[in-house]
Parts: sequence; structure tokens; C-alpha cells
Amino acid sequence: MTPKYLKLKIVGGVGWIYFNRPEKLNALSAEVNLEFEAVLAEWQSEDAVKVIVLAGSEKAFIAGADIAPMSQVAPNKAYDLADVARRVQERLCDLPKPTIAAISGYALGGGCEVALCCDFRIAADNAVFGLPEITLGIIPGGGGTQRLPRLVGLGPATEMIFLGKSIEAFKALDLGLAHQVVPLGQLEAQAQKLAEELMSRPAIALRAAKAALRSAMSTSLKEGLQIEQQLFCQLFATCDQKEGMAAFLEKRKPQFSGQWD
Ligand code: CO8
Repeated sequence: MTPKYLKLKIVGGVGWIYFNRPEKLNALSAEVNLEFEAVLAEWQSEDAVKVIVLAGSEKAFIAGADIAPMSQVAPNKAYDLADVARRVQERLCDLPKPTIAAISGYALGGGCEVALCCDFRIAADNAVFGLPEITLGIIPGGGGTQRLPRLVGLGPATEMIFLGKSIEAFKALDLGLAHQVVPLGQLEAQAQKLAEELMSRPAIALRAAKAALRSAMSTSLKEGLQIEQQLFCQLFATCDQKEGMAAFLEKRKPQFSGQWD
């Protein structure tokens, strides 16, 4: 498929998805969400893609959901609108491959929520994060009230969501919303570098780590510990567990294959 609002490229195992609707600062319409969902579905099982990076343009990662169509939505249709966003974002969160949001410019509303679904957020020094929905008379509808407090704590999330004020890159770094802040001109290179570092890790163990960490956000401690134990044990059936431990004992660098025994 050739998407209209996304640009795609694969560079050495890294699948880049650029939101590309510049006239609307990459605002997420239903069409954009459906294209995004289709690419994620395709790349989930695409062996050539090991890590996925999301990016926008210099001015905007994504400036939120598209307000124009949303302004006309009747109460009985709001559910359908929110449901598409929820479905796509859950797919992104649950993707069994590492994901990185490379954020320059505005990451507002639904754009901030998409970034929250990624495993890593690298911010350019011009990045602006925010959940301004309250200023539109609504609240975040794509997971913001749930994922943001889990990531940064209830206090900062309350401030961002009640007041709807944006924060800049270094403030996001302080809060733990961004993992790193880099000069705008280095954003892509840094994201590619992180992706390549992730690719050097044992893929099955990385997938298990992601599943275990994600479960920490949605289960009780008791249940989460059981999930962790199960995943931990499964890894003893991988070539990478044997290789990783043998390499340590033989004092050499491991060569991971990402294969089951
Ligand atoms: N929706 C629609 N159009 C947008 C959006 C948006 N979110 N953001 C920007 N645009 C459009 C502008 O209307 C403008 O279009 P035009 O040239 O036709 O007038 C164009 O993009 C350029 O924008 P500006 O001229 O406003 O650029 P500025 O540099 O002056 O301002 C801002 C940039 C500060 C980003 C400003 O555009 C802005 O405040 N945008 C809206 C941000 C916002 O409120 N986002 C949250 C939206 S609500 C949301 O995301 C809820 C998510 C719920 C998910 C579940 C349901 C789908």
C-alpha cells in the first residue's frame, strides 16, 4: 500500500514512519489513523523491520487530533472516533518490536499520546509536549489521562491535563517524559543510533522485556511477577541465552542470532 499521509523508509532494519500532513501540522484525521494502523500491522510481521521510529517534520511531530472534523462530531459518534485512536495506540503499545518517537516541534494532544505509546521518546531541542484538550472543552481521549500519570506521576500529569499548558523539551526530560534531548539537526541520527543499539540486543529477550514492562503498567504486582517469571524461564530456550552466557564466561563479545534453540 502507498499511504497518502505517511512517508515510509527502511534503513538497515529500522522502519521509519514519518507523519506527513504538513498543511495541518500532521494532525491525525481518521484517514491518517487508518493508514498508520495498516503500516503497523504490516511491519509487525515484516522481518526487514526490527525497530520502528516515528517522526514528523521540523515544526510538528503531530499537533493532535484533527480538530476540524472533531468539532462536528455528534455525541453518539464520539465513541467511534475515540475507538479508532484507542485501537491504533494499543497496537502501537503492544507491538512486539521496540519503538522510538523522534519528536521535533509540536507533540500535542493525540500526538503526545502517540509518543506516550512508544518505548523511547527522543526530543529535539525545539520539541513541545502538551495535552491541551481541556482548552477545547474536552479531555485527552487517546490514553493521555492513563499513560501520562503512569509515566511521570499524578502531580505533573494533573498539571498538564488540568491547565492544558505545553512544556518544552528540557522540562519533558526532567519529568521523564523524554529520554533524551538532542539538537534538532541530530534528531534522526540519534534515533537511528538508538535503534541500531537496540538491534544489537537479543531480539527475543528484548521482546520479553517489553512484554514484562508493559504488563507492569496494567496488572497487580503479584500477577506482574508471575508474568516476568514465565517470560524469564522461556528465554532459557533461546540460542541467545546460551550465547550470552557462554560469551561472558569466555570473555568475548556475544553474537546474538535472535533464534529459539
Ligand atoms: N487539528 C486541525 N488543524 C490543525 C491542528 C489540529 N490539531 N493543529 C494545527 N492545525 C492547522 C491550523 O489550523 C493551521 O491550518 P490553516 O493554515 O488552514 O489555518 C495549520 O495547521 C498551521 O497551524 P497554525 O497556523 O495554528 O500554526 P501556529 O504555528 O500558529 O500554531 C499550534 C501551532 C500551537 C500547534 C496550533 O496550531 C495549535 O494550537 N494547534 C492545535 C493543538 C491542539 O489543540 N491539539 C490537540 C487537539 S485535540 C486532541 O488531540 C484530542 C486527541 C483525542 C484522541 C481520540 C480521538 C481521535
